Amino acid sequence: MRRLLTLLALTAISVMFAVSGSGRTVRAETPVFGDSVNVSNNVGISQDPSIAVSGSIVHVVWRDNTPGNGEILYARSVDNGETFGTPINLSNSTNSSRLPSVVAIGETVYVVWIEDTPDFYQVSYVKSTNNGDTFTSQVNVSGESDDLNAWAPML
Ligand SMILES: [Ca+2]
Repeated sequence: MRRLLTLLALTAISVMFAVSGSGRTVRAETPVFGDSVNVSNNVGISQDPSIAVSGSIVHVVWRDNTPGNGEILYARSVDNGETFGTPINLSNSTNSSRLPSVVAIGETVYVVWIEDTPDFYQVSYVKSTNNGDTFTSQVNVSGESDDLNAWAPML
């Protein structure tokens, strides 16, 4: 079954709040979402997305099996989520990579996920200091042990 990862156009989100002069009445208008954007745009299964926003840059990571095994893909928008670039593979491993989480602070982007090695689950990590233009090599931050079963890291 083909699944597509879609993301609502963030720029089209309109949530408005108004507070009366007394400060007692709060009114919220119905949010309006724009057209969805197909970020993954491939034939595989795309799942477990995580999103981070820093200024007008939107960072999205997800698990995707299009490369042949579970990999962590990353795509970036530099126009407030209107359009996204071609996804890149952050994990590049023969293991099943899963459950990514991304956060962005200024120009720095952090991504963690699980690598399902033959013996244990480990937490892998990469960082970008240039708004996602390039990322460091993958680092195992949880160690290696048969007793280790790390799961679902969050940033
Ligand atoms: Ca992998």
